[in-house]
Amino acid sequence: MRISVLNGPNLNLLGQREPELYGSKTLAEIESLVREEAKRLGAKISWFQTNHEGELVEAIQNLPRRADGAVLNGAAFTHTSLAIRDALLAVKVPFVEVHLSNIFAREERRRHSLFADLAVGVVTGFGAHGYVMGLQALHAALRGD
Ligand code: CA2
Repeated sequence: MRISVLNGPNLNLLGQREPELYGSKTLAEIESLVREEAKRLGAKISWFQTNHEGELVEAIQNLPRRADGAVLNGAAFTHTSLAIRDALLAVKVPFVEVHLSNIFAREERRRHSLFADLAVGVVTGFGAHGYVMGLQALHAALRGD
């Protein structure tokens, strides 16, 4: 099973600032945790981060050729991007939406996701562990467990 993990803007800054909101792990450390769990599950991971909306749209457009499912932390684009929503609608590749922080406990404008209703499910508020949970849940869903 091939799983693509897609990360949106500013997540490359993890571990350097705002640890109270997003934890102290870097994105590379989260990637290692996810790869470790993927190995246990027998899944193949491809890992991607971009600060550019169009690049995330293109990564989503490429999903049907490259992955059976995706774990997506769209970061701020979650709350703003109809273009990414349209790409997700177009490809119909199953995905789990993940957030480090609990977006429902934050400012009003972060409480709405433009992707969540298209997702298999959403994991929000569990920090880096949420990526591992998202992978496990997606893996089980794709297997039909
Ligand atoms: O909680 C999440 O995972 C978010 O997707 C993170 C986004 C935020 O816009 C979403 O509302 C929730 C922000 C990612 C920015 O990450 C930073 C990390 C360190 C320093 C500054 C930003």
